[in-house]
Amino acid sequence: MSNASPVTVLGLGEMGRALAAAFLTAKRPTTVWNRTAAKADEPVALGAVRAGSVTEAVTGSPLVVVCLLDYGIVRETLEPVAGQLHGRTVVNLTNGTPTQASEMATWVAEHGGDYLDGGIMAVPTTVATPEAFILYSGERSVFDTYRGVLAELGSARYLGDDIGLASLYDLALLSGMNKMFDGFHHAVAMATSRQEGSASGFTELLVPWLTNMARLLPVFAADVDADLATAADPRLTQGLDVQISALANIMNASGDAGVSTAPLESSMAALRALLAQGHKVWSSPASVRQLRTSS
Ligand code: FVH
Repeated sequence: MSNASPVTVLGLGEMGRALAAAFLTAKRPTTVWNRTAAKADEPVALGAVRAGSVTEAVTGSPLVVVCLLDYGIVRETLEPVAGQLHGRTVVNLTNGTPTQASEMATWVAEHGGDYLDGGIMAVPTTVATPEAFILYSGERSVFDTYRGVLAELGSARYLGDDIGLASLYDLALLSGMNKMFDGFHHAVAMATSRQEGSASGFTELLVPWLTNMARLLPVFAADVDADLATAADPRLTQGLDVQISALANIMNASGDAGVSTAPLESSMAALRALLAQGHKVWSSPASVRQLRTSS
C-alpha cells in the first residue's frame, strides 16, 4: 500500500467488496468492516486492514465510505460511533431517497462530520471500469477534497450542493432502467410465444431498435426543457390516435399470444388521458406534465 490518504469501507456485500477492491487496486490503505466478518476475508487477502468493530473501522480513516442494505441500517451501524464522526467525512453510497439523504446529512453534521450522498451507477463487476459512474451531492468543498479518491471507484459525477440530488437522479435512472427491463420481458414473452421465436434471436433486433430510439431522448428532453406544448419536430412523433391504435394492436396480439397485457395498461390509460385533455399528438412535454400532475 502507498502512503495515500486512507479510507474505510463499511459494508462488504457484493457492492462493498467491489468498492474495497477498487481502493486496494489503487493501492490506497483500506480498512474494512462487515457485520458478517467472513466477508472481510477477500479484501483482507488483497491487503485491507480488518477492523474488529465499527469503532475501529471509523477511527481508522478520515474518509468513511458506507455501502449497506438501506439507510435504516446505516444509521443503526453509525449511531454507536456518532461521537467518532467529528472531523471525518462520511460518503454514503447506500441506495435511498432524497429525504433519507437529507436526514442523514443533518445527523452527521450534528456530530461534527461532513457528508456526501452518492448513487452508484454500476454493478459490482463494472466498479472502477470506464463504464462506472457514481453520482454525488453535498458540499462542493467536501467533494473537491475527496474527488481523486472517489474517482478510483468510477467516474465521479458531482451534481450539486442539494444533498438529495444524487439519490433523486439515482432513483430516476433506476426507474428508466426498470421500465426498459419490463419492456424487454414483455417483448420477449410475445416474440417467443411461437415455436420459431427465440429470446436471443429476437434480442438481436431489439437492441439496435432500442439504441436507435434512445438517440431521440436528447431531442425529447430539449422539448421538455423548453416546456413546449408539443414536440418541436413533428416528424419524430405521431398522432395520439395512431399511438393508441398501435398500442391496442400490441395489447390484442399480446392477449392472443397468451401474454399478459397488464404492463401496457397504464400506458394506454396515460394516452387516453392525454386525448381527453385535448392533445392531438403524442409528445414528451405533454406526457411529463401529465405525470407531474397525476401523483
Ligand atoms: N449490487 C448492485 O448491483 C447494486 C448497484 C447499485 C448500488 N446498490 C446498492 O448498494 C447497497 C448494497 O448492495 P449490495 O449489492 O452490496 O447488497 P448485499 O450484497 O446484499 O449486501 C448488503 C450489505 O448490508 C449489510 N447488512 C444488511 N443488514 C444489516 C444489518 N442489520 N446490520 C449490519 N449490516 C447489515 C450486509 O451485511 P452482512 O449481511 O454481510 O452481514 C452487507 O454488507 C444497497 O443499498 C444497494 O441498493 C447495489
